[in-house]
Amino acid sequence: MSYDNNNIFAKILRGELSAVTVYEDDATLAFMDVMPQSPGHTLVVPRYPAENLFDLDLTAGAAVLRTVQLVARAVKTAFNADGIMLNQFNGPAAGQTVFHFHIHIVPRYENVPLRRHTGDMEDSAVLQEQAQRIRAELARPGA
Ligand code: DGP
Repeated sequence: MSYDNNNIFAKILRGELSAVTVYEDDATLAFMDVMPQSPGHTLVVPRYPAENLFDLDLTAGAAVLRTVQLVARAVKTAFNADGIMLNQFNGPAAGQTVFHFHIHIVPRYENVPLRRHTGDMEDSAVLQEQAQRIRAELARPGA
């Protein structure tokens, strides 16, 4: 499969679809997953148009990892998580449903099961409030 410019995340990157953004820079964008598996579930994408790991430019990949580390720290603190799970799927057989490379940042708690992957849509007001908590953590001096 070759990269499809009309995938949902490409449209979000071009500003054609809205997303609840928590962080952006020249190379990456981080926004709330609309079908969170846990409160605070965030996605990080490169601006670089890669479908998956196999066509990802490694400079773009390094920028994604930098943003993942930054945002994961903020999510862990903002949601008082016991741990942070990163997920990244390549191909439908692996569970990928949106064909623009992305990394999931998912807060985890001892003995708390996750909601289903691509399950229920979260209310937009809830996502806005959660994003605000992450942005506030990112803005904290020294964070
Ligand atoms: P996957 O490709 O399987 O790694 O999952 C894609 C994720 O993207 C899934 O957790 C649900 C989420 N998602 C799907 N459509 C949208 C959307 O329009 N906006 C946002 N913010 N997230 C989406």
